[in-house]
Amino acid sequence: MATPVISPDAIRARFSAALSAMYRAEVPLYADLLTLVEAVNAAAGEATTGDPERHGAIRVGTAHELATLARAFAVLGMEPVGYYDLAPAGVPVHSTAFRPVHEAAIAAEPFRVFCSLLRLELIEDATLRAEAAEILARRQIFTPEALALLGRAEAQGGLDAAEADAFVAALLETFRWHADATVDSDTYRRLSQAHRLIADVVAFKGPHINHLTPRTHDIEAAQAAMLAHGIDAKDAIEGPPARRVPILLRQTSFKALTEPVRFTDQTGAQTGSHTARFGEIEQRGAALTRKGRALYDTLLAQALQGDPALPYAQRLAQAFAAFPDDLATLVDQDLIFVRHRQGAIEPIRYEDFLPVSAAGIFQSNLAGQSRAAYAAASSQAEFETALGRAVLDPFELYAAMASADEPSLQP
Ligand code: OOG
Ligand code: NI
Repeated sequence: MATPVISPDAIRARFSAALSAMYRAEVPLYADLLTLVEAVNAAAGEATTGDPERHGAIRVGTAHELATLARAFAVLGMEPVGYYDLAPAGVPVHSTAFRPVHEAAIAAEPFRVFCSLLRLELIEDATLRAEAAEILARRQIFTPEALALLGRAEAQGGLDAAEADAFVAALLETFRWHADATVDSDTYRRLSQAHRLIADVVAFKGPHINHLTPRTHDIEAAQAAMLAHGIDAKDAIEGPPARRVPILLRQTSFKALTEPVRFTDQTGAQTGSHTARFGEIEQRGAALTRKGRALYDTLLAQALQGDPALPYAQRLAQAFAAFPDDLATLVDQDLIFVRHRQGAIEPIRYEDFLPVSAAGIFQSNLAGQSRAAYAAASSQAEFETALGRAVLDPFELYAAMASADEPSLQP
């Protein structure tokens, strides 16, 4: 190649900015949310304008869609990390997070995408299951340009500046909203009855981005600001309670909007509706070791199963009283990952997601229609077969960051 390649980090930054611009235009309430979070962050003395760290989420329907996305995200320097099984929470998908994995790449642009694959085998009605598979087999979620540039990136080992811009623009089409459904209203109704998320994945031309997520260091203030602005926010913040030393990930969102769509049997001014798209806010804290994570899971289960007469926030605070909340003890007890920098200890930020929290975020799409756990076994092996590769183990990535040599840069 004659012209120099653009770094995957730079392509990811361009893609993240383009996706944000598209989503702000598509979902004005998301633009309002960004403004509100910027104000909350500014009040806390930090400027995020121009640098709002984000994640997004999409849901795909077939192994081929997932594998092709994995190839596309690789061009953006993002690899699949972790396996999330949502079936126990009554959501018929399993998921991974595509994200940068090296410290410098994360520092350059931490944008991540939570990506779910529909588990068609969880559609109980065999006729509907076959119909859904057939509908999905007919669609192509990538443009010819995106596929051609993906092939070129793989053959050349990267893209030059003009190719990178063209690839970002072409890939963006996969994430765009399509108000025209690919099915008639009766098929949509039957898919929705099986599960609203099945209809969301199957009935449209592509896996529209369903939310983006700016970050804050004060999620309590951000949640209060949403409510003060009359935004229909989730009742509770997902994840651990507020702490002196933040751990893992706390999240809240506004509930998904009901938007007009058109089914194939509708003509003229007739429209139907679909509920899928929302906005979220995240606050990240320290990555936990396996030992720390086991403690987190135990305490969270205690809070969830605690006395239902008590408010959830109170149960959560009570359960987490058993989780040390000062840096020295967290390090002594080997509960968090830290890096040593210039003689000081600094927690390593958690870059991943949490299955119980993710299930809570999915609920924002379901308008109160939650269902019981699917009995299906977790199937990471099947997910990896669909993906075309193994997912990376997040604990190993954090351990590698913790043991990396201290950079020898002088201050
Ligand atoms: C993904 C929900 C999970 C998160 O932040 O935990 C998620 C979805 O609704 O598709 O994004
Ligand atoms: Ni999210």
